[in-house]
Amino acid sequence: MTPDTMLPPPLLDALQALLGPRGLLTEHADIAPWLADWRGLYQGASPAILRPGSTEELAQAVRLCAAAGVPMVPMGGNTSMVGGATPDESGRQVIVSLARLNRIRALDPLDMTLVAEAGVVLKTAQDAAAEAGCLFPLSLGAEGTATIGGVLSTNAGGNTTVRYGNARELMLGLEVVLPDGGVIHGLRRLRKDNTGYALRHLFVGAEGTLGFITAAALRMYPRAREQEVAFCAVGSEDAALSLFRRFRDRDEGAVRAFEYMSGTGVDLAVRHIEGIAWPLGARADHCVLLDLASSRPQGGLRALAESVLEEALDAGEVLDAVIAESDAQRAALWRIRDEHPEAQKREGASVKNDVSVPVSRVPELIRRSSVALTALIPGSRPVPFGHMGDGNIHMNLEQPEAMDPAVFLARAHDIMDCVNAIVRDLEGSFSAEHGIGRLKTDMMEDWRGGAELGAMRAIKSALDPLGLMNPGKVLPGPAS
Ligand code: 2HG
Ligand code: ZN
Repeated sequence: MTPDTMLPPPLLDALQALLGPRGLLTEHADIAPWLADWRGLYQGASPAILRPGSTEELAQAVRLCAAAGVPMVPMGGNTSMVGGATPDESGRQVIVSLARLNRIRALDPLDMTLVAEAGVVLKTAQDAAAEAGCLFPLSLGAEGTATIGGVLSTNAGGNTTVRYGNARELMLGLEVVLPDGGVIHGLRRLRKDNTGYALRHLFVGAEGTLGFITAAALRMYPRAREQEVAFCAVGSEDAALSLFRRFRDRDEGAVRAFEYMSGTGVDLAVRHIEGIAWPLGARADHCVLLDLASSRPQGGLRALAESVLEEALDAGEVLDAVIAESDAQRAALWRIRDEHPEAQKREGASVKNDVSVPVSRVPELIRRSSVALTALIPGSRPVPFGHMGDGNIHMNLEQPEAMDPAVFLARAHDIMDCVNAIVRDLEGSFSAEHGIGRLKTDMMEDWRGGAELGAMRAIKSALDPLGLMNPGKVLPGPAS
C-alpha cells in the first residue's frame, strides 16, 4: 500500500473503533475486487472498504469521513455499466459497501409492500415476495448480484418496465443517510403521501451522489398464476413493433416483457454460451421474446398468444414462433435474451449505447443507427437488443472481427456520438436505464445543460456542499 492510499490515522482509528474488524477492510487483497467495474472500463484505487452493519453505524461513519473530508463511493453489487460505483484513481475515496445491510425488514401481502435493506440482492427480494405468494416485479439480467440500493440508486429498468415501470415506480419510501450523517427515516409504505417535496424521489437515480439509500419500502404485485413465453422470428424491426401493438391492443395488461433481439445478437449467444441454440427451425435477422403473464388462474393467455401470433403470421410479420411448454423451456428462451451482454463480452470489445426513444420510433432508431455505425467503422457489427416495449434499446456495437480491441475502443466516443445524434433527432435520451456514472458525465452539459443542470447542481451543493458523495459521477465538473 502506498502512503497516498492510506486513511488519515485519526480517521482510521475512529473507524476501527466504530466498525470493528468485519466492518473495515484495509488489506489490498480485500479491496482489489471492488476497484474495477464489471465492464473493465475503469480501474480505481481506495484505502479502505467500510462495511457498516446498521444504518446508525453508517451514519456515524459518514460523519467521521465528512469531518475528515474523505470522499465516499457507495457500493452495491458492482454491476454498473457506466462505472457508477468505481472509485477514481486518486486513492483518496473510500468504498462504502452496503452488503451487511441485507435484511428484509418487513413483508406484508395485504398491504402488498416489502421493506428491504439496501444490500439485499434483487433476486432475494423477488424470492421473498414469491414465498409470500406475491411478486416483486423488477427483473433484469444482473438480478442475482445487483442489490436493492443499487437498482434504486440507478432507477434500474430491465425487462418488465413495459408493465410495472422502473425501480422508481416500485418505491414507496426510503431510509437515507445524508452526506452530513443525518438520517431521513422515510420508510412510509403509503400509496398516498403528499407532504411537501417528495424527497424520496431525489435519491432514486441520483447514483449515490446525494446520500446513501439504506432501506426501501417497495410495492409488490399479485403473483402470476399463468405465464406464456414465446420466441418469434419477425420480418423486420417494424414487424416487431407491429406485433407489440397487436398484443397491446388485444390485452394491454398481459404483456410483461417485449424484448427485441437482432439475429447477430442471438448468433453471439449461440456461439459463446453453453446450452444455447437457435430455438426455431431457421436463423432470423430479427427476433422477439414475448412474455405474457396474468394473476388470474385461467387468464386465457395461451389462446391470446396463439391467436395474435397466427394473425401476425398471416400478415407476414411473424415468420415463425415457438411458445414454451414448461418452466424449463420458458427459462431457456429467456436465457437467450439475458445472456446477450455476456456473449458480447466474450466476442471481443463492444461499445454500449443504452438509449431510449418513443416506442413508435424504435425501428427507425435501430435501422438508422445500424447503417451509420457500419459506415463509421466498416466491418463493425451492430447488436441492437433490449426493451422494445418501453422504447429502450441497447444499440451496441461489436468490434470488427480482425480489429485490435484497443483500436476499436479508442473510437468509443465517436460511436456513442454517432448513435446519440440519431437519438436526439428521434427525441430520445442518451441514458435510458444504466445511468450516467462516470462514463457519460461529459454528455450532461450538452443534453441537460442550462437551467436543468443548474438545478441539479444547486441540489447537489445544498445536500453535499463538500462534494464528498460519489464524486466524479453524474454531474460534470463545473462549467468553464
Ligand atoms: C440488459 O438489458 C442490460 O441486458 C445490459 O441492460 C445491456 O449489455 C447491455 O448493453
Ligand atoms: Zn437493459
